[in-house]
Amino acid sequence: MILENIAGPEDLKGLEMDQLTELAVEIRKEILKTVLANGGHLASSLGVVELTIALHYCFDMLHDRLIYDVGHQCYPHKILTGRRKDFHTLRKLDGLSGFPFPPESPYDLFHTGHAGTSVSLGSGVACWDKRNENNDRKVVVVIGDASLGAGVALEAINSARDRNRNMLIVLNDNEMSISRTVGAIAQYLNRVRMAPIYSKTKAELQTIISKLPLIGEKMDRGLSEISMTLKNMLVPGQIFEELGLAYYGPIDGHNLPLLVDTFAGLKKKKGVMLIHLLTKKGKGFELALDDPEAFHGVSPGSTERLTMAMEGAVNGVVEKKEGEPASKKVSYTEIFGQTAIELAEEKSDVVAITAAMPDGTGLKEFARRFPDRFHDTGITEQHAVAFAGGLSFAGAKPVAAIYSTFLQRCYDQVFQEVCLQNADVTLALDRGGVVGQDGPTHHGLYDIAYLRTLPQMTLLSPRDGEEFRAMLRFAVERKGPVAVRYPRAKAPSSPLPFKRPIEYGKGELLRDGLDALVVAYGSMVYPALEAAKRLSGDGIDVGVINARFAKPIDADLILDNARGKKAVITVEEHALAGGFGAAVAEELIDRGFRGRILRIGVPDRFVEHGTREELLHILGLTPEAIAGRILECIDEENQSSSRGRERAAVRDQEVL
Ligand SMILES: Cc1ncc(C[n+]2csc(CCOP(=O)(O)OP(=O)(O)O)c2C)c(N)n1
Repeated sequence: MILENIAGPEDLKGLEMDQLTELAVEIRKEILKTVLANGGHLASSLGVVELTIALHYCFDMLHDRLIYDVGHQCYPHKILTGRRKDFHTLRKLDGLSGFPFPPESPYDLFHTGHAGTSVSLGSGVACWDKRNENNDRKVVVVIGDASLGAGVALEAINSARDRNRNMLIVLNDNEMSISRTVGAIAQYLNRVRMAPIYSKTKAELQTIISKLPLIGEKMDRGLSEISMTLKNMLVPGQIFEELGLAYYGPIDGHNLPLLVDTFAGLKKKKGVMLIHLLTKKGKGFELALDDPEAFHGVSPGSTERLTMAMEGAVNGVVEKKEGEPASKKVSYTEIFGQTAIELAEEKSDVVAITAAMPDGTGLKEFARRFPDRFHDTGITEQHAVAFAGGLSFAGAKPVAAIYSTFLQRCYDQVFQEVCLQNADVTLALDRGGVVGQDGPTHHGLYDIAYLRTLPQMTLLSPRDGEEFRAMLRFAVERKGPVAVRYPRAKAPSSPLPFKRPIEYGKGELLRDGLDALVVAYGSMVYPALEAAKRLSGDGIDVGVINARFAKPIDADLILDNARGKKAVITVEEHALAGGFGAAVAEELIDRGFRGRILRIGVPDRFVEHGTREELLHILGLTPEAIAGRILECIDEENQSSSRGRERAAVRDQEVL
């Protein structure tokens, strides 16, 4: 096995081309074995094997710099940069991250997971390298065709032009985002693709080169041939050239000899350039090639399902997203998709929007049923939200389904185009809370904090599927912006009946208790109830409120039920800083509350990757841990009130 002898990219340098080709096969096997077992981003990584080998072969990425956009396609890079032995731990708790992660390796420059930022990062690095006269360093940025359409990537390209900046943008064009790439840039790239592909073998390339007059280096001439041919024949509009980038390609991104020759040539050139590679997402694995969308991300345990599928025992491999055995439980994402359809059937003004996540947000069936009222805007969250503002102005009821973590980048559109206009926009915030194995870039732990400061905004989160349905209906029917956050989880299977219907700003008392009052939000309501049940076994009587709203806070309900209790305890699957507990505390303090408040939630640090259950356990967000914290709090209060009584008795003695 060639891979066994590759401790780092320097070991590639002495390999012959046929060995590099064999290495590509071995890397794919390694990726398949691990990712089908552990879960992860499969098809994208399979598609970049050759380009990754060629980049590490041609450059010294400890001197030069390599930046992957998003970073989900970095598995071949991890394998080649000394992490093969640990690769079996991919995405597991304490194992390798599924994204570039600097603490793991000097070859990973940035910890990323959100799309479109690589060109900006690369430009920044190249800009300072130039100033520090490190201009022999090449900053290499690998970006997919879908991420190239993200606003931030286009902003970066708009200002990348600088002859002295030394940056190579590798456009990995596989015609796919997670689903098919959408938008005008994708269409433009398609037109380029339609032109005869420059996929000459090295021999053919050399024939062309040998026919050219002798000017400068051979390879430079080869590259300028590619460039000229395309400029003159193939590239309508020369978009990239017009924007100031030297454009090369398109070339076959799986042709290793061609890639090696091309990168070797480009290495010698200065300035900002773009090489356009045509690749196949899922390359080397028939099932993924046939259905790259299904194999973009696979769930843990897919090896067994694959075997079963091949034996005809189950239909498909990746139909169960979170690696759970078949169960009657339905995910919040599925409930969202079903409810959106129900609402659209009833109300002709309901429109659904996704930013490149039709499958992830559960909107695929909606898209099929209501093609005129469905919009996939591509990886353009800011545009998606501002677009929703426009739709609302014109009379529609847009529902924008965006993961909590990705909504972070459109704070300003939520502020100006939605809240300031009091637009009737529903934000369906999927993955609110810890998401599991994607880790820190994908946990949705800050949305309450960043949304609750905005006037006109209403924030809700459901305790279960029934409540979620009712909240979505409430959101669509309400005048003004509403954000409903829900976790990446199955909804609890046997929901409690509502104690009261959903009403603006009103919570729901689920359980009375004499000793303390717990106020829980969304996904933490059932764990809090379960904690209260455990404590009642120890003779401790805890009341539980389902807050339903993080904005506005139902302070009346909380204060009415807090009277005479030792503490008010808030529980949330969100950062404590600025979160639900902070909102409750602010409200209670403003209303003159003098009692003890304990906030249980996520501390002020980034949360690692692992399964959702493991992470909730680590964060102390399980019924057992919540019960423990409540008990501690009551004990502390008991001790401090008995100390208070002792001090009062001493004072009384002194007075006497
Ligand atoms: C801001 C943001 N929105 C959405 C996503 C989810 N996402 C992850 S990968 C991906 C598709 C990326 O497609 P492309 O850039 O073409 O790379 P490929 O996977 O095809 O290599 C999307 C939409 C994300 N990571 N970041």
